[in-house]
Amino acid sequence: MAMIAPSRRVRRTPFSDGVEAEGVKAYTVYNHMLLPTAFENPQFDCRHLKTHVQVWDVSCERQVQIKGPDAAKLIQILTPRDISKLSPERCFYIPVTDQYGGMLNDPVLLQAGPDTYWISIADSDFLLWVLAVAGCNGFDVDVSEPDVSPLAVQGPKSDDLMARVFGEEVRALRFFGCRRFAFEGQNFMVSRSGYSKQGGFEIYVEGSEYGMPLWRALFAAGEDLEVQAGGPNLIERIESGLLSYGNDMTRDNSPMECGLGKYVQVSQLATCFGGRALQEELDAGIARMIRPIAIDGEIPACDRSWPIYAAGCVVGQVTSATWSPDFETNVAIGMVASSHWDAGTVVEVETQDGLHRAVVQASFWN
Ligand code: THG
Repeated sequence: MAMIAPSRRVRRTPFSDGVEAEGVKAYTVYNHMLLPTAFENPQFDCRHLKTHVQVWDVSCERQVQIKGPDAAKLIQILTPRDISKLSPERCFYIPVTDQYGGMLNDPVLLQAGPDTYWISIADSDFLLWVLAVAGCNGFDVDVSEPDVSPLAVQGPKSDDLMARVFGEEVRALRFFGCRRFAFEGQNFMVSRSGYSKQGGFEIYVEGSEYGMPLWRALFAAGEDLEVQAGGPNLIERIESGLLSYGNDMTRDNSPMECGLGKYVQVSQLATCFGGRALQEELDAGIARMIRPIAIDGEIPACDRSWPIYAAGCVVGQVTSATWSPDFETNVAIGMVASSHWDAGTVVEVETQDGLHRAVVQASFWN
């Protein structure tokens, strides 16, 4: 593939200088911003992530800040998940649906201060939706994209590296717990979260000028832990079943279809966007759902959806796929019709290079 043409429209991040110094090999664009995806190659990066600790420039997880007396009320109509237990100590993974129940985003929600919330978004122009909903309802809120850039520390040695930079108390954070921790006189929100299942943290760096100092501090403290730069890894995230908005789900899918039914609370359906449609779908039965799929043979890059066939009929589509060295199969994520979603069902997947035998799996590989 050719290079990405540099321009102001494809935004750099506070860590881009560090990313380039570490020899980034591939970028994607996410929320109109550079997202590094490879440093050596996906297989090497995956093994390193599972063994040591990596620092990821995930600035592209932009924050949509909602601030004001009506902020909580606004957020609760955006999602079918009950967020009444949200607190400054706990973040929430929330599906966000349009008025038809279609997925608009699958962000992480945090409370950053009194009447101040951050929606840490996946790849869709989410601020526009929030702005419109706030405007049309006359809510008393300010909607903005603050100068906040998440930096992720991921991998089995994350606790050790983080403790050296932020102090031992960081180890006490529980999964999806969050708290502010001091760095060079600043108090950054830190959560135990991130887009891998290897364990780790995300630091919400407030103020671009602190980006490179923190980047350098983490690399200096982690030398003997073999810290390296990394990024969301295709192999690891498919093995782990982490969904990618725009790939594995779009506005065409409901949260239930995405396997996010546990974040759809019936108590919210009378008031949230898409609640009626979601209720109707629950009543009728869910017609298709995300499934792990193992694909035989040698497959090309999954840069388009691949139809899934059974007895000559389309019964779904594969939306992410790659070779897994650890599981010695092609691991994939697909949307499969209820008639064919049982574990062990044999299907055919049509890539741009031809047909492959594939088997629906009981669970993801991690
Ligand atoms: N962290 C933060 N912001 C983000 C992401 C992130 N924004 C973009 C993107 N990732 C949003 N999508 C996801 C997808 C999965 C998860 C988080 C954000 C995730 N899921 C866990 C799982 O599926 O096991 C846990 C979910 C839960 O049980 O609460 O972590 O990664 N800041």
